[in-house]
Amino acid sequence: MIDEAATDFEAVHGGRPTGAWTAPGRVNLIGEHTDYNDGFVLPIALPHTTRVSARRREDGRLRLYSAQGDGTITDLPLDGLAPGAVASWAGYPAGVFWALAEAGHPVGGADLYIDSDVPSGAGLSSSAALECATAAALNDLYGLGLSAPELALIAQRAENAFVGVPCGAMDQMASACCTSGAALFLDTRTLEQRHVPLDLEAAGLRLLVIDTRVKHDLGDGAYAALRAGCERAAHLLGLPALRDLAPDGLAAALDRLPGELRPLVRHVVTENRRVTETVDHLVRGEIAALGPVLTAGHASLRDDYRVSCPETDLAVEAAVAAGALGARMTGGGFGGSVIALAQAAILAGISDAVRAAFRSAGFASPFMFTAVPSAGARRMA
Ligand code: GAF
Repeated sequence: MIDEAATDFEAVHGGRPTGAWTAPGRVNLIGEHTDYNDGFVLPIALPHTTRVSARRREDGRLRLYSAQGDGTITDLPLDGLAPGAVASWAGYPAGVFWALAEAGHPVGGADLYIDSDVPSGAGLSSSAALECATAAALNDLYGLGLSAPELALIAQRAENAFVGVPCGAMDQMASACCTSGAALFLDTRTLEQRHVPLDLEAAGLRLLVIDTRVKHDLGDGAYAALRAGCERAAHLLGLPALRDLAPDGLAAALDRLPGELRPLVRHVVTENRRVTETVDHLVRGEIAALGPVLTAGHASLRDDYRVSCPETDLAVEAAVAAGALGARMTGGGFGGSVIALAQAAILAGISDAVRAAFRSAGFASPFMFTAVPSAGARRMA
């Protein structure tokens, strides 16, 4: 695959790349819409990755080619990069260059050949994978010496300030810092990380990812409105962030808030609790006990946070009815993907049941695969 990538690079840019870097997509096990509230998240990296073959340029130009693009090179002068100036997929790698330069890192031009098998628009962090693979490549090409969390924060800055999506740090931290065989427990306030072993195979379990094919777009304003609602609630409660509201203070706090903010706050507080509960189960080796926690998380996202949609709700219902231990939407919502935890022996039956339910409802056929906790961004060659 590495030779193939070098050959593809050569066909587009001429000459050999200096190296090849890779970064994965992710699914979040639990901890949704908590990262911009200084809370907890628990993602795993997917085996699906974005690969970047790259070489420095000394003329201050950025030449980007995507195997999933329209067959043309996007050629950008680095000194002309500005927030909002680069549309489409090219905004993610261009944003990483911009964020590095803005932070004072001595980064120059580059040729990039990008290839990816992370489903896009599926809530599986294809944009974070592209950002983190680019950041890893530039880090090495320009000898910046940044750590994985530092690269993740550069990637998040690119997405927030250059692309214009006010996301939290989860997706970039997952893509940059996850390790194979473990979930990443991340405190998004302190950025303290803990790699919690998760051996689904040994437990006879599988994690089914169901991409509903309802495209989600975090840039359309709904995500920003939710974030603003949470920040307003924290302000009204006199707290730095909703993370600072303890579960035993929830009922009293809700009484002090306007009705429209109460469900948001309830979700964030209970969701943080579900993350720590999940970590406790994993540490005790009780993987099957995650099931009801996942399903409760989905109910909270559906009824309180209101970011599910008929397709994600149906995927959860059908999977659980067919015997899954638990299921929930994963990622930002408004479409995207669902995860279902199930005994390996009944996985095929669950997939069939979800497909049949979608067919009866007149929904497009979902795309399904099983996920194992995989490695974060790294140099491949
Ligand atoms: C998206 C965002 F990019 C993340 O930062 C996070 O807020 C997530 O939605 C919801 O948990 O993936």
